[in-house]
Amino acid sequence: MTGLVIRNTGSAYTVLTPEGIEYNCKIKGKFRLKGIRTTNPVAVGDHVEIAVQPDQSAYITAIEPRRNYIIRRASNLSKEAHIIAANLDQTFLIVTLTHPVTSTTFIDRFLSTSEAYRIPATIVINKVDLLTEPDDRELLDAVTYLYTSIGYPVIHTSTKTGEGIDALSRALANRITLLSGNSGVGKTTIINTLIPGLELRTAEISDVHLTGMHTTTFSEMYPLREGGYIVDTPGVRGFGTIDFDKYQVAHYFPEIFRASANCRYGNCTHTHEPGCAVLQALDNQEIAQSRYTSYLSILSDIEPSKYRNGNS
Ligand SMILES: Nc1nc2c(ncn2[C@@H]2O[C@H](COP(=O)(O)OP(=O)(O)O)[C@@H](O)[C@H]2O)c(=O)[nH]1
Ligand SMILES: [Mg+2]
Ligand SMILES: [Zn+2]
Repeated sequence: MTGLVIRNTGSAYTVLTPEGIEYNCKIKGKFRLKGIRTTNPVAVGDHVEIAVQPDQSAYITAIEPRRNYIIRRASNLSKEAHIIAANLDQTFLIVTLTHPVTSTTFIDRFLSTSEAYRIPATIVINKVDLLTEPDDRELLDAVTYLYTSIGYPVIHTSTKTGEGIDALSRALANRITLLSGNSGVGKTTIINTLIPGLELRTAEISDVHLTGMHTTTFSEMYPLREGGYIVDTPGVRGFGTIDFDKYQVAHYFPEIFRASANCRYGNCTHTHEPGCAVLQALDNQEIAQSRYTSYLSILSDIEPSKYRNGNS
């Protein structure tokens, strides 16, 4: 029998069959990914083969090849990775411009990681009902313009007024979407709005354990009325960055990458080199300072002494 893994808590997996039956499964045998050790060999979004015993206990016996999968390091010290989800069609990052403020660095790290996985990303700006002052509206317009001009769709939502919820539903329909965002931006409220009757608690205990070493990472997929699924990963902020090579980082900032075609040197890091077209574009305000700052902040993770940005 085959099915879709819709929940993963510790070593337990819930598998949904095409007939609509959910089996609580363990794993039988060994599944390994080439080159990395993982804490969970199977993830939410995996299509699997299962064997059901006469006593109704069930085992996952095989995994179908994945289209993609996203991982994060199991803990800071660990060499093991945790697979957050597999076979995603898109990622949606929920952000807010106030209560709380989502930093552009956080947004850009998320977008660049999504680029690295080659999974299309959309930005959802929630709580737009709080943006009433002219200054707030200007900020909303500026952020929206910044990201749409790079090529990322931006949706404005408010779970208080209902603004944008239909547009959000349409963008999610018939796709498997990872929903991500800092704590407090309204992720749980949005999921509850999209899936009435689910009634997720808005304050998750797992949020408190974010920095703990032994966080039981937990992912779940929720079916949408219009078809498709939302993947929720309470306690996982963004993806955790992939280990980029310093020349790769620019590839994951589309506008920086486009500009870099005209750099004098092929191995330009766009930080100090003569003839750098990216620095030129930054000067001409064709590349936003906030995006360039985020680019530098990722570079500084790779070579801290070299690229640390003085004022960030
Ligand atoms: N003003 C306003 N508050 C919202 C909106 N969406 C969620 N909230 C509130 O923001 C707080 C955090 O929401 P929650 O869904 O728990 O955020 P999460 O941590 O991202 O899951 C709650 O008090 C919600 O009622 C919105 O669109 N507008
Ligand atoms: Mg929540
Ligand atoms: Zn350059």
